[in-house]
Amino acid sequence: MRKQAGFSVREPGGKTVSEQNYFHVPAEWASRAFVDKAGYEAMYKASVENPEAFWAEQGKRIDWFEPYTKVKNTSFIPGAVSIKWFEDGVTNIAHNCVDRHLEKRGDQVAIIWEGDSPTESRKITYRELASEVNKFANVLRNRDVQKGDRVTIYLPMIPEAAFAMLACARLGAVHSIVFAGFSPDSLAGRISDCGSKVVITADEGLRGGRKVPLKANVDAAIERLPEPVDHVIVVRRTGATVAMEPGRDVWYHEAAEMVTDECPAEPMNAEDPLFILYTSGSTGKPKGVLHTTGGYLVYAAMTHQYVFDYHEGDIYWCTADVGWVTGHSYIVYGPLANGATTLMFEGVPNYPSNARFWEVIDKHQVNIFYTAPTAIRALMQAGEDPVKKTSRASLRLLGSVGEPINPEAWHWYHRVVGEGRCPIVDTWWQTETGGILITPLPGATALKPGSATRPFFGIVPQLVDAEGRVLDGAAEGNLVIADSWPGQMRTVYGDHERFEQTYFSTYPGKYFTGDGCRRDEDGYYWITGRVDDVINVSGHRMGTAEVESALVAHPKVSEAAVVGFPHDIKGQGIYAYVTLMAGENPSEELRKELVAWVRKEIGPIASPDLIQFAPGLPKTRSGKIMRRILRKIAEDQFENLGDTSTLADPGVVEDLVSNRQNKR
Ligand code: 6R9
Repeated sequence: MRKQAGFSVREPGGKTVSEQNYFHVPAEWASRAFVDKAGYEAMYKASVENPEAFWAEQGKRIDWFEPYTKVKNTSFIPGAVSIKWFEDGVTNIAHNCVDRHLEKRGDQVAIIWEGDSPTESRKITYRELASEVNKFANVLRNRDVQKGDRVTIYLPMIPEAAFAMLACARLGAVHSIVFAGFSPDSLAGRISDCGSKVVITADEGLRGGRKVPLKANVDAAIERLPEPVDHVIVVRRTGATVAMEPGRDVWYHEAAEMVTDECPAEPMNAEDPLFILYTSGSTGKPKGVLHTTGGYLVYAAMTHQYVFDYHEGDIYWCTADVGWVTGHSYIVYGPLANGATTLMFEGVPNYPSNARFWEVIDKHQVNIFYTAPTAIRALMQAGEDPVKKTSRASLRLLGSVGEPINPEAWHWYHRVVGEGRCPIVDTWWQTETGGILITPLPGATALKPGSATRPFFGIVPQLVDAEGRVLDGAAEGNLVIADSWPGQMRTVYGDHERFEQTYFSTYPGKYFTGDGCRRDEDGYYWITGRVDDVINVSGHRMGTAEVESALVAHPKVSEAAVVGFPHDIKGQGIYAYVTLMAGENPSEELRKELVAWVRKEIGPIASPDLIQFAPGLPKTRSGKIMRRILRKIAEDQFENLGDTSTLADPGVVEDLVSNRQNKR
């Protein structure tokens, strides 16, 4: 793939786009890929003109114990939002991700595990995976885990995380994975919200050579619960000595010795829940996003095949953590449903050195590599040498997810990592969408750096203005999706009203994504970022309200307002304005104390980058904080503060501007 003559880098906000800005599909890709340009156009048209027929056919990509006769039964109408796909079909996800591959590919590697240290790795065949999943399922079954029960998983990136997920799926239990970087408080909130009676964890996690006290965190979380959990299953990872509560806690390796590796797969209705995953919204505590069985798997498998153009024998690596949705859909469920070899990485991009990603690619001969812009930007700062000293000859395709990729990072990824020969699939999607919605297909779509390009099959994106009017042609507005797709979340766990309120009330009859977006004259979509009070820090979603409530929980803080600001590596950083209680004085020490406090309350990913002590916050006369102004100040856009006439006390703003914190 070559850069076209006359090419110029343009930011996503740029207006004119011409043919010269494309990276055209290389000829060998157009011929080898599952879908070429003409194929995309035809299949897309069919998918939106007759979704019933399209998905009836696609549903067959997984095995069903009882075939479905109904395909789509969905309504986005407020008050009656209901989403059902393949609703009378019966299947099991572990059967589809494991058992059905045994005959043809029992000895093929299913999971390549690469440890935190480059000296540790492990390969697990589909046959071994079957045995491990069944054993794990029996350990759970012996602890009375049954269909419909919720199980919280708080594990590092070790193979047991995948075994545990699939074991739950095998029994019909609903897993709720909590990212192992979350604090005991955050973990406790997530255990109690879904009423898990069983928690799966490890003695310690290991990341970048540092140990994370996972079991101790679980103990601390359980202390905060109104009702204790029945069982804690502890996987041995580092061999550390940890406290074990008799009767409640059990070592996984000991429990696994007592069980066989045979366990029947529970017949599951297509609409039975598969997992809950908590994610941040603009208000309140994190929501339990609920995904179900049939539609989710069909969609995860299909997108994995087409977006990554996954062919038999390819080695595929997604660097996400299973604590996020990307790990669910594109490390575990999508790839394994397709009988792929999926790489699972325990470590971090810069340990032991900045060459780690590229060394792992060479070590395991990775063909498809899927990571996040924040990692690319961080590695870009380390220069080209760590990349260039590796071969990366096995690489064929690169992917990006989690936040908008700035054209500078895109070009570096393309030119340096991919040696100019690998297309980049910039995939836009969300925890709520279950799988990728807007993306290039490598054999079909000419690329524009910074654009997620075109909708996947069955996806009907629209741009709307503030009044909900649908905008045609080249336009900028809020991104909504007009009709359902099989991977869509079904509800907020335990709170269907919140589901309707959050996603279907702003633009009645449409799914509101919370993202702003521009469509250019070629029909390409450019995601511009969140339009709500959600910030995206290193690709992780953070509700500003969550950080604010952690701050105000500190005894010396009276009020806090949190906004995002542009950050070179993280994409967005966390900027906190803090008003102290009367009699408290700002100090560097207190600043550090508050950062540590938020880390403890939520987890390191929520640490404020900058804290500004403010005697007052800009408020309207009705007492509403004017975040627009706070955002502008954090972005250094002082001239641009907009209308301040509704402020109760305009003097507050001058003080805020003159005390703006600088990047450290
Ligand atoms: C998969 C995932 C979702 C939010 C989403 C958007 C941002 C994700 C993106 C992207 C631009 C992309 N986002 N992918 N923005 N281009 N390719 O990340 O899910 O953690 O729920 O975050 O991330 O703002 O709304 P999740």
